[in-house]
Amino acid sequence: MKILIKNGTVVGATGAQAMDVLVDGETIAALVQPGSTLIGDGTGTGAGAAVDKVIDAAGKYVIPGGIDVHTHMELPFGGTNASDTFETGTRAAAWGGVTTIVDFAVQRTGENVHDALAAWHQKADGNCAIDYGFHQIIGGVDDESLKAMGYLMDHEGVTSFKLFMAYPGVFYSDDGQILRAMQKASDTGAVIMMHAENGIAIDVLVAQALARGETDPKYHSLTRPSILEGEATNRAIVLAKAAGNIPLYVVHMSASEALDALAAARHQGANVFGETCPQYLYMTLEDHLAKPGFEGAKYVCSPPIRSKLDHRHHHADLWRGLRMNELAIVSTDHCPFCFKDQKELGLGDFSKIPNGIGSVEHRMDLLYQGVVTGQLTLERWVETCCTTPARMFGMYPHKGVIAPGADADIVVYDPNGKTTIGINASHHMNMDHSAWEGTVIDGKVDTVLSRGTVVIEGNAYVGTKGHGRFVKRGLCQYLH
Ligand code: DUC
Ligand code: ZN
Ligand code: ZN
Repeated sequence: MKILIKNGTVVGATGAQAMDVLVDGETIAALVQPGSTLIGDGTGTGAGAAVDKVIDAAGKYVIPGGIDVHTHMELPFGGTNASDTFETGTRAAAWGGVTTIVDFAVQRTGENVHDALAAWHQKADGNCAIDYGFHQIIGGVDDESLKAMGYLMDHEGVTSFKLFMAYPGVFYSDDGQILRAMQKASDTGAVIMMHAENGIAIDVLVAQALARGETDPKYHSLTRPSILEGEATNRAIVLAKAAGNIPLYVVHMSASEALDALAAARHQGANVFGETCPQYLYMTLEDHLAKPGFEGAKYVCSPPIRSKLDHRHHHADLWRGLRMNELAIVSTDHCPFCFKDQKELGLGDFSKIPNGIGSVEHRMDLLYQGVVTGQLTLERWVETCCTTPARMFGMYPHKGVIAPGADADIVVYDPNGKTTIGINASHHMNMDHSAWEGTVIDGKVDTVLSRGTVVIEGNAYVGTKGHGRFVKRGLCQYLH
């Protein structure tokens, strides 16, 4: 099938230009000047006129499909499972202009890494609407899991490994374990992804708060102060240096103190990279987590939503960090739980609220709103949401770019459209609420192609379960 996307403005990480895009089968065949006779107009004239379908993108942006490198479909957490399956979650992602996710396979202490990865393949295989890859969580660093890291790098297309400085007794690694995993990464070129919060200190603060009868959702944030994210981020950076300047990717950064540590290390030439998520750019403790009653449970995630009264302005610092390439990527940490029966597990005890917010459907829109408000340029929007994720995690140049030979993962985005986020509006995630309820975006996903197949068109999902393929990933392209 040949598709011509014409009259649009192609936006990439380095610029925007009026171009027509010819898709042939699963890949992009050519970019040409608008109306070029090289392709023809798709109506029967011109050298390559025999296209099967024409998409008119007049007045719209044509961008690479969004890549969300941080999702948790069906994650077992806090005594329950994240409520999106790979089927529902990838369909919602497609609605939101995302054409690739990278989800986290989970290995816990005592479990076999290969079995853990196989279990994740089983969840995803045949169910996805869009392409997907896996990172591997190593929850138990030992001789066997370290050996498995090498095998996954060489044979499975899994080239990044997440460790946790938080969640003692669940996913936690101590400094010695972290150093050993980083030394393994130094041998293989793997990226170490770090959940950087000081979980040992946090557990003490949580126990003390509960003993004082402080049980509401807002205490989730108050017992995970931003300085403990800053401390852990700095410690992770030091350990990465001690292991030989290995590539360290700090996930879901929420705090100015953590950003300070990252920016300083980057300035010194360290291979450290940072990611933030929409909730840390928009939400506050006062306006969201501290809502009356148990409503705040919707916004419980870790790291937590920060206070707007802190002496540091976390939102402003994170937006600046994105502009200045201190932060490289915006992902979602999509980890959805329903309010009923799932978030409610923490009624009367905030520490039992399953951690997570569902956003996979809304990241492209929420960050486009940052373009509208002047926080990011159009190009930086594409870079942080599409191109850098592909380069950071070994998927470039197949993904993350509109160029001949790349996968035809393409979004036509309408800057004159409007998206109202809400459970009865644009909401396709398997959740009974939206943490983004009532948010209005000055822009709209119009058409989405996944490897040359139209999956969203005319306000409808027209894709199929099982179209999405597993992406075997290569090495990070930002090492020096
Ligand atoms: N943070 C969350 O909010 N949910 C799942 C895991 C995590 O680190
Ligand atoms: Zn995490
Ligand atoms: Zn996560």
